Amino acid sequence: ISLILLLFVCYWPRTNFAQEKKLIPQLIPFPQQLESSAGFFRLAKGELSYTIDSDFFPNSLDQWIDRSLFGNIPKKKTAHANATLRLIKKSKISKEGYELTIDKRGIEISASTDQGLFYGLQTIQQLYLLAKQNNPIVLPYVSIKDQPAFQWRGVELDVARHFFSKDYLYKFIDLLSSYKLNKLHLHLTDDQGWRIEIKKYPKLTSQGAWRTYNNQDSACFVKAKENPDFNLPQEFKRVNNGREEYGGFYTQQDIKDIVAYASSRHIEIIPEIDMPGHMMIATQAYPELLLDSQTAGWGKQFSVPISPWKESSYTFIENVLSEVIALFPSPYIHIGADEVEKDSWSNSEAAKAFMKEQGIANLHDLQSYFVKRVNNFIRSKNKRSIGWDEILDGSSDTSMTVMYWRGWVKNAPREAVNRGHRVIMTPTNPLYFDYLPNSSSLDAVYNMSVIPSDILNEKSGLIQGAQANIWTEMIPSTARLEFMILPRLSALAERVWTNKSLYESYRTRLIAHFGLWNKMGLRYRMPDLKGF
Ligand code: TNX
Repeated sequence: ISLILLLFVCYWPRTNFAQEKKLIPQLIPFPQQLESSAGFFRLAKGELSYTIDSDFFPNSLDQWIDRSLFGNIPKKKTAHANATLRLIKKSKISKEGYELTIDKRGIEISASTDQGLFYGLQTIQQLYLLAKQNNPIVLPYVSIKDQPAFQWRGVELDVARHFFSKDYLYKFIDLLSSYKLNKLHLHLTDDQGWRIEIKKYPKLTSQGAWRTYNNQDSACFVKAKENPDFNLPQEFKRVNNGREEYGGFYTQQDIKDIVAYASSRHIEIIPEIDMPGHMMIATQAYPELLLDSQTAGWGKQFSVPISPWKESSYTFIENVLSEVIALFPSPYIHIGADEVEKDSWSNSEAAKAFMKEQGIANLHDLQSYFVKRVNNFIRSKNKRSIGWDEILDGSSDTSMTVMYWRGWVKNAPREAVNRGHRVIMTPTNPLYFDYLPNSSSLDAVYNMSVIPSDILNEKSGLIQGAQANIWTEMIPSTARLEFMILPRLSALAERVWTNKSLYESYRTRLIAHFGLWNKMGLRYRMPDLKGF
C-alpha cells in the first residue's frame, strides 16, 4: 500500500503539471486546426540550422529567414535532415496553406508554395516573439494544419490625403504580413495629393504632390493642441515661393522598391488612381482635363470630375495608366469611380451633345461610358480593373471587380454577384478604420460576416474576401494611424483567415499581442476588454 501511495505521490503532481503545460498558443489569426501536446522545444543559444527543400523556394525567403526569423539568432543553411528547422515541399497542401509541427526534433514546416511556407514561418515567428519573454526561449509542442478562408485579405491605405514614407510602408507591410494579410491597396491619388511619379506629366508631382494647408489640415492643427499625434510631420514640409507646403510622393524607383519588399513578404500591392472624380489636384496641374467652363476649386464636398466627353481625358488616363501598369505586377488596377459629382456634367452643353451623339440616356450611364472605356483599355493591357460600388449605378462590365463600401446601399453586394461581378467587402461599418472605434467596434469587426446573408450559396464564391479601408483626412501621422487600426486589424485578420467564432479566445490571445506591440513600439488603442 505504501508503495502505491509513493508512486501516486510521485507521479500525480507530474501528470498534472504536464497538463498545465499544454498551453494554447496565443496565435492571431488562430490556425484552422491546432493540437498542442505537453512539452517545449528549447531554442539553443548558438546557431540555428535550417534546411530548405532544394531550389524550390526563391532567395527572398532565405533573406527573410536570415534577417527576420528569430530576431538576431544566427542561422545556418544546411542540407542536413536533422536540422532544427526543416522546410519541406508537400504538393498536396493548398496554395496558401501549410502544416507545422514542433516536437523534440525541432520545427518542421511543409507547404506546396513559398507563400504557404512563409505563413508557416510567420506562425513560428509569432510563437517565438510570444515566448521571447522567457529565458531560455522555448516553443510549445504543437501540430498545426492551416489555410486561409479567403483569398483577399486586405488593407487600403490612403497615402493621398496624408503621405507616408517608403520606409514607413516597409514597416506597415511587415505588420500586415505578420498577421497573414496579403493585399495592400494604395490609394495613390486624390483631391488633396498626387503621390506617384508619372514621367509624362511631371507637374502631377512637382505641383500636385504639394499643397498649402487646407481645411482638413486646419482641423488637424486644432486637434494637435491637445494631441501631438495630429501634428503634420516636419519631414513632409517644404517652403515654396515663401509659402509653407505639405507633401511628398514616391518616385518610380520607390514604387519598384516597395513592390519588391512587399512581394518578398507575399503582399500584393494594388494601385488606385481614382477617376473621374477625386482628381482636383490633377486638374489643377493640367486644367485641360476639366469641362470648358469650370475651374477646380476648394470648398465643395466632391470636386469637379474630369470630363468623359473629352478625348484629352482618355489620352491623359491612358498615358498615366500605362506607366502605372508597368510598375505594379498585380493583376489588378483600381480605377476608383466613387463619389462622382455628376451634376457638374449636366450643365455642360458639350456633355449634352456628346450624350446625344452616343445615345447615352443619363448621367449614370455617362459615368459608365467612362468607366467601361477605361476598363477596356486596362483589359487590353492584360490586367483587370476594380471599381468602388458606384460602378453598379449604371450598366456595368462584369469583368470588373466591385469593391463594396457604401454600407447604406445594403443590396449592392447581392446585385453585384447576381450580375456576375466578383466582390471585395469593405463596408463602412465595420471596416472603415478611419472611423473612431467605440466599445463595440472590435466585436463588430471580429464577428462580421464576410459573405452577406442575402447572397445565395451558389454565388458566394464571387465574394473574394474583405479589406479594411484607412482614409487619412484626419490621420496625419504614423502614431495616429497605428492608434486607429490596432487592434481592429488583428480582428479582421482572424476573420478573413480563420473565419470562425472564437471571439472569447481571441480577446484573451489579444492581450499577449498588446505586449508584442509595446515591444515593437507600435501604438494601439486599448479596447474595452471587460471581463478579461
Ligand atoms: C468616402 S470610400 C470616400 C473617401 C473618403 C472616405 C472617408 C470612398 C470610395 N470614398 O474619399 O476618404 O469616405 O471616410
